Amino acid sequence: MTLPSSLRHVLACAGVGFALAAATVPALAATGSTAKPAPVHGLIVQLHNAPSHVTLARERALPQSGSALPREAARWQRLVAELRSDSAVLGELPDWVHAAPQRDPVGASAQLLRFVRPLTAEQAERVAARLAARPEVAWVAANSRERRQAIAGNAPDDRYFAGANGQWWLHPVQGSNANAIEARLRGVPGFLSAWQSSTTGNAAAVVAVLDTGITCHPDLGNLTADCIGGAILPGYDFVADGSYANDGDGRDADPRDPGDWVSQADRNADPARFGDCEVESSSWHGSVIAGIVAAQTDNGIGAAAVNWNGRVLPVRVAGKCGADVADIVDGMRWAAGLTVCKRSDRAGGCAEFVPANRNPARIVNISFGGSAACSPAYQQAIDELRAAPGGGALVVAAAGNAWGTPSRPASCQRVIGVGALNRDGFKTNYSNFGAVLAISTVGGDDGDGTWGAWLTDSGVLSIGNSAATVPADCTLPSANCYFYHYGTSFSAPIVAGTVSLMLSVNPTLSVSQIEQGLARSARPHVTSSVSGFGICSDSNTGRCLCTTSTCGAGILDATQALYYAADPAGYVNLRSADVIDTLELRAAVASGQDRPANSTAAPAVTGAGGGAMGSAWLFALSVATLALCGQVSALARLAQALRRLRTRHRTRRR
Ligand SMILES: [Ca+2]
Ligand SMILES: [Ca+2]
Ligand SMILES: [Ca+2]
Repeated sequence: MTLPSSLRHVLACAGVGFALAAATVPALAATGSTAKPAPVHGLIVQLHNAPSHVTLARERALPQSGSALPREAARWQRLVAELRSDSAVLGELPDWVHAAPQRDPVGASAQLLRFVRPLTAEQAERVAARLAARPEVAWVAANSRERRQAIAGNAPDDRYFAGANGQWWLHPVQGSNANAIEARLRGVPGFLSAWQSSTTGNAAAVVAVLDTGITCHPDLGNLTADCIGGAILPGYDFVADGSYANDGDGRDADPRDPGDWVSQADRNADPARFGDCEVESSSWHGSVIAGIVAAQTDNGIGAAAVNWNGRVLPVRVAGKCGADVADIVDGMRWAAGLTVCKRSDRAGGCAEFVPANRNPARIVNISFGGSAACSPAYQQAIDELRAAPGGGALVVAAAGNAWGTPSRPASCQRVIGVGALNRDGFKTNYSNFGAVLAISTVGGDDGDGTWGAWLTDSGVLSIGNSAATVPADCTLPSANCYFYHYGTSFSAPIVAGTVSLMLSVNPTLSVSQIEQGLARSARPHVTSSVSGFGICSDSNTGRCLCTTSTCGAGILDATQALYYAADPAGYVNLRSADVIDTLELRAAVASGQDRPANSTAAPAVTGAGGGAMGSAWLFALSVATLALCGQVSALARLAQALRRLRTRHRTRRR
């Protein structure tokens, strides 16, 4: 089967192995992973010259001559009729695929075709190829489910900023090769210095967190009936599919996280939807991310955060077993202040729009992703966000944890894709890497892989929730609501939070200035004189030395980023690269090349897995718990510095 090059391009952009025509070897069967390809919940179809949903709704409300409505209805009727009578589709697919699909608006002017049941990746690929071959179709993208970019493995703790096993990721850049690993922080962003030299942030620079929703937490200041208040703005719940939503309905104005646990009973009851999902406890992933960006800081309890006064817009896009691309795309658009459909009229029209977002965000964090190529559904939304009113919004996305090619949407164009570094500044064993990434910062070293024993650390300490299913009440003494976290999921919000600090310094920064600022202010990637410690490459995917072609422009530097924000035109970065040569590194390198954990089960990341990640992406870890209470550390000095800073602040305000 030969496809014209333009169509091949469209298919290559459409995810789920659509890059391969039916005659070639299916990508899905060629992966080394044993994970079953995830089902696809319909296809997102964009027609050429399609009017926006807003325009069509207006015309529906006020009928007039020259309306686009009849033309659009006829185009879709014809397209669906042709699909249902298509002999290739009829011949190869089960009967239920031929039932008329439900049509829902998605994005600005695309439609989500939902079939009676989820399609297998192969079925989706075949139907998409038939649709994409129609002249009126601009592109087709799979509505697959995207997964968290976290590595599970939380060790409980209840303590603050200071201490070698506290929030070291917020501590100043410091240490030399002569220091013990606990005192070496050459890979961290240096927030304490940024706060002291510039700003602790303000509330105007809203960060949208597209995730599992939000919980009430004393350290978010949102102990209210609806978990709104303090650091948390009124958000929205975009999870349209009630069977994944776990809150009993589709889209609604309550983005509280009801828990995203998946039980064996879920799998047994609905194998088509849950068959490829891991049985797991609730992740509270959205609350963790919100805590990294804007946990209330300097409030005497719990954890500190990047932006002391930051506000998070909770945009719930994920339920059980991940997030649909259609919900992510609509969540992104709403977050930036664009109009999104709430409820379909089941014939492709919008029966009701989501109320306008009163607090549009210029920073949109997404720590979910899939291994398929960036689809036009993502790219179009990303580009719309950049052009949104109010200066445009930037998407910050986690690179993913499969030690391979960055997952989407980090792999899309004009996104800030973020990789995860070790505290010394080199790539963690799990982080994805590639030329498409914009920047890297710490994500915690989980101790996996060949070198884990020498280089592990305590992870990114933030808020969380101890409950396995529905959220525990964090005001109860028995509830544990602080945890260590590992993964690129937690690197992305460190960057998103830094952008909110940049916008606190200078709210007029354009999206290109923010991008350039992050790149130009980044610290050069570390190098090493230890023989055998190689740069990251296709044959060296574990812990490795980053370059600008594998982990972005450099190591996130918060202090320098804020200097840039204050004076983009005059900014000059004079930093040179640190040269890493430590006892631990020498011992690790002597043991041979670092191999990622479960490397034999590593998913082939090009096109495999239908956009969702196999079990290897979310492998569980057990991490030693280190009680911080009563520990005396040199870093306790930092707590004092913080207190001094607070005093200065108050003085200045008075
Ligand atoms: Ca709901
Ligand atoms: Ca809800
Ligand atoms: Ca706090």
